[in-house]
Amino acid sequence: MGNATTDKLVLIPNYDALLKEHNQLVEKKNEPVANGNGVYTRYKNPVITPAHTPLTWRYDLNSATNPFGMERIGINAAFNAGAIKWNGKYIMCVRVEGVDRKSFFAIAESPNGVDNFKFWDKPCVIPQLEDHDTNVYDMRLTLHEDGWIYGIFCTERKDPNAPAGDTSSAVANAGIVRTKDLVNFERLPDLVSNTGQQRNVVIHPEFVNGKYALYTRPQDGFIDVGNGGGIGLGYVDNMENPVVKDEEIIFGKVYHTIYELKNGQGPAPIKTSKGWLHLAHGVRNTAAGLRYTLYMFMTDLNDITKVTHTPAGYFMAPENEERVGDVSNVLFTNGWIADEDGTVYVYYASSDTRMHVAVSSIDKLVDYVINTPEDTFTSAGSVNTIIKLVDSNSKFL
Ligand code: M1P
Repeated sequence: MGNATTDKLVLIPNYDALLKEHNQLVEKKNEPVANGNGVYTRYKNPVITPAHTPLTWRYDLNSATNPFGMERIGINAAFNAGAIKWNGKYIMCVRVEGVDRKSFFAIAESPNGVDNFKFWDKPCVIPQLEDHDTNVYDMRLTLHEDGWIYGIFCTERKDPNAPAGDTSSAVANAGIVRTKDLVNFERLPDLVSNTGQQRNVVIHPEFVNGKYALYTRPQDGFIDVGNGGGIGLGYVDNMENPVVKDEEIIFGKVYHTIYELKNGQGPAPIKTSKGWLHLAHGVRNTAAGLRYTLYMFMTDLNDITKVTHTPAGYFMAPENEERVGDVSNVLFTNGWIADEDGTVYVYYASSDTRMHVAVSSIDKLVDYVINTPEDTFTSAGSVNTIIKLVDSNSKFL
């Protein structure tokens, strides 16, 4: 027998209003934005924002313990999502960041890939290793031909060698989980590589000569890639003992390009008849700080170390409200879905704050990657490229 107060469960007074507002946001129909560049079509509304997270994560719904109906646990951002089509649903594994600065993963699913993304009831529980993660983020989901769904993410821990008083130096490495249901995650050991810290590590969906192939991004420090960097590729015999061997840079940073400072593989590449389509991010310096844009390239079907096509410049860059957020002037991607009919859903985050979608197709992206002129690395070269196009076009006008 309890007393009268605990027996009578009463919802917070503002619950109906909160739920109505939440449902309106989550169920809002999304629409394509007209007049794109023909390569892809952006959609108008962000597909995931902090306000998409369930009310049950944020509010104590009991009026006895929350008489003012206040939010108890704030969510700061929802971004950098891995993506996969699974059981007919468009799934994102979202990096959700609380107001406490900690990121965690949560699955959201949509019936159509462009709106109605609803979070599952609870965030993902990622088993801990002996050396606990301080922060985890940016999971890439890959359905591997071995039958597992792999999730490779960045695990960040305080730098044990940081001098006393240095409370920001950290060490980044690749954490690895695998799952069959996106609910129960088996934690595998963190990646072992000989090239310093790691972020932006992604597993290739097929075996290569019987081995797992991993895209890496070695870096000297937590923020700076240092003298090395670039998108690497290495091989692992057994994911239960993930020691990466023969790591080589397949796409390095290049002076005076959109990836002059650093770059990183986005999601796992998509296999096409012409080669593997890659989506990546590149970072350049500006007077206003770092600028992150997305770019594409293609690798050879039979030799994934060989880059066959590199369109010049960026594929997507921040536009309008995408430019502003916690870390402004950033587009970042770690998820895309190629549908059975060839439609490609590119999920990208803007300014480390919210998620968006742009839609294209395999045919269009292959055409973009193969037929966009490559970088000449000089202004005179760029002019020459334009003049060639003008001359060729003059035959039609
Ligand atoms: O803040 C922009 C991005 O910075 C990092 O990416 P990179 O390792 O390439 O610099 C990551 O922390 C990423 O999460 C973040 O979006």
